This record gives sequence, structure tokens and C-alpha cells, in this order.
Amino acid sequence: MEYLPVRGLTAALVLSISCAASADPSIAHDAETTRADSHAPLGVMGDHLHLQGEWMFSYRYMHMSMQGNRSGDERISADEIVTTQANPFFGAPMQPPTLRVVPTEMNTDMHMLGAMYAPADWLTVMVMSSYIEREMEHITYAGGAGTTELGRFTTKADGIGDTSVVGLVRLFDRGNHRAHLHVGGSLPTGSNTERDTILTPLATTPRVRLPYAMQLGSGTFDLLPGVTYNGGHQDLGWGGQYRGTLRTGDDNGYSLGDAHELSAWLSYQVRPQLSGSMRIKYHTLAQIDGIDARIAAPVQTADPDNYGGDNVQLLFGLNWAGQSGWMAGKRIAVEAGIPLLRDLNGPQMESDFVVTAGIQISL
Ligand SMILES: [Cu+2]
Repeated sequence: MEYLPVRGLTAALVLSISCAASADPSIAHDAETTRADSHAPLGVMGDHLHLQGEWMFSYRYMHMSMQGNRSGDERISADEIVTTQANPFFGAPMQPPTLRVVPTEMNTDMHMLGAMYAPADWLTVMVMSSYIEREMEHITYAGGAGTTELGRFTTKADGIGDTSVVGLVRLFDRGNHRAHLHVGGSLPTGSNTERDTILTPLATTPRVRLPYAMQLGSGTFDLLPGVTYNGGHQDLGWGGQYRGTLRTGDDNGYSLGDAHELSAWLSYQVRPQLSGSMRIKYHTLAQIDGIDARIAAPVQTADPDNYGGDNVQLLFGLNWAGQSGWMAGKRIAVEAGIPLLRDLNGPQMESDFVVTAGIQISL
């Protein structure tokens, strides 16, 4: 791999070189790979292609924090949930008329490993898998009614998540405008039968199958279509992406809802090796279709209707790209986001904060 001597040159010069050389894609791309902003903000998956024969390996760590509950776009307290929300399992043995267990906090940590390889300039193949750790805290209210707290408990699940295989197919690459399609899917390598011990309103502590939100995989083969556009002019960069997650079939009696995600971002190159970004992300998820007969408890997360909704997030990121010597081909990036809008099929836990940090190494 060759690198143009961009160090010390102004961004405008780098850009004019890559524009002038755009008839020769290898030169154009090499100029781009040394710009921090030639990769989108870190949370955007499959944002770039590689040159024929290039490999890239990446590690991303993501933490998501959820606190409190929401129904529609309004917050709802634990006391309100157990006095106003019907238990869909009421009528079955030992099932009270209203919900009696409320999740109060959830933390998700994901370690994502990815590999990219380009068999041709117009095609990059991306494989990604993850190790997921989920933890959820709950309050259990005593008996069949009222707001007397019986106790609190935490459930945990960890293990391998689903594995995605996606081909990124170049649509066009003209001057400062590039776009590609995403064609691929997700294999159900993550478990959806994780179990842990809970505290029931009758003070028993059975070990049960955990609700959908705590499971590690979708259980289904999912299609992952998408399209990404990247553009730039001098120190400014911009881009947009659509990605879908479309479930096929079902597993254990259900399938998770389809998801659609739209992102638009702007970046500013401070130096060739450093850029900052701002991104707005819209994510919509449908309710769960069907039900797992082994997930039944007077808790909102056991009800397939209490899944999905609309989220809008505002995210800020930094990209750093090594320029020469042993740092060439290495990148570090971070992106963190806060919610702007949450409209949830509730009651449901709300997402409050998400941060992703990662390293990428090209060979
Ligand atoms: Cu890559």
C-alpha cells in the first residue's frame, strides 16, 4: 500500500490531489485513507469500501445506558406502572391483574469484532460479530396489588451475539461524491434462550427464560439492506445512510420487529489526522411478532407489545487517523449520543446515553 505524503500539506491541497487523480482510483483512495474524515462517525456501520486486496480489522466497544421508563413520549414511574398497566398473562395461574415487577435500569456493553476485505475495488465484504453483556435491575412489588416494595433483583446475560455478513457494493465514485449499497444478512449465532433468577411478587425465586430485551440474538436470519452516501468539500465532509434489519421466519414462536435506521452527519477536518463530527440518527423498530411461550411474567418486558418505537439521537464524534510510519493505517475513533426524541411502545425502558469507541487497522 502506498501513502501520499499528505503530512504537512493543507487539506485543500490533499483534496485537489484526490480530485485531480480521481481517474486513477488507487491514488484517489490512498489520499482519502489518510484523512480522518474519510471514515464516517464510528457508530455508522459499513460506511466505507476498501481497495482491492485490502484488509481492515476493527474492534468497537459500545456502552448503552437506560434509566427509567416511558410510554409514548411521556415518562412513567414504577408505582404508576404497577397500578395502571394490565398484566397480559392475567388469568393464568399465579398471574396478578396488573404488572408487579418493573425494570429500573439497564446497561448493555458490546464488544464488536469486525473484518473487512475487498476482493475488488467495487466490492468490500464485511463480517462482524460481538460479545454482549446485559444487566437489568428491577423492583418487585409484593402480592397482587398496591405499591409495597417486596425487594429488588438484577438479571444478567452475556455471550456471543449475532454475526453479520454484508457486501458493500460501489454505486458511484465521482469527484467528492461516493455511494454504495449494502447487501447481506445476519446469522442467528446469539442465544435467545438465556436464563436467570428472578424475584416474583410471591417472594419465590425461580430461574426462568429472560425477556426478549435481555436476549443476545434475534433468533432469526435477518436481511440487512442499506445504502450509504459520502461527500466532502475541503475541510467539510457529510454523508447519509439508510440501514434496515428485516426479519425472516421466526424462532421460539416469535420474531423481533423490523428496524429502519437513517443517519445524516457533518464532519470538520481539524487536521488531516483529526476530524470532529455531528450526527443525527433516526431509528424505528416494530413490535415483536408472536410470543415465546416460555416468557411469561407480570413484567412489561415479557409483553411482546412493549417493544419498538421511534428514537432520534444527536451524536458527537472524533476520528483520528495515523499518517505515517507505524501509525499509518491505524485509526482511533469515539462517538457519544444523547436522545432528542423517544416515542416508545410502552411501558418500556428509555435509552439515555450511548458511547462507542474503537480502533481500526488496515493492512
Ligand atoms: Cu474498513
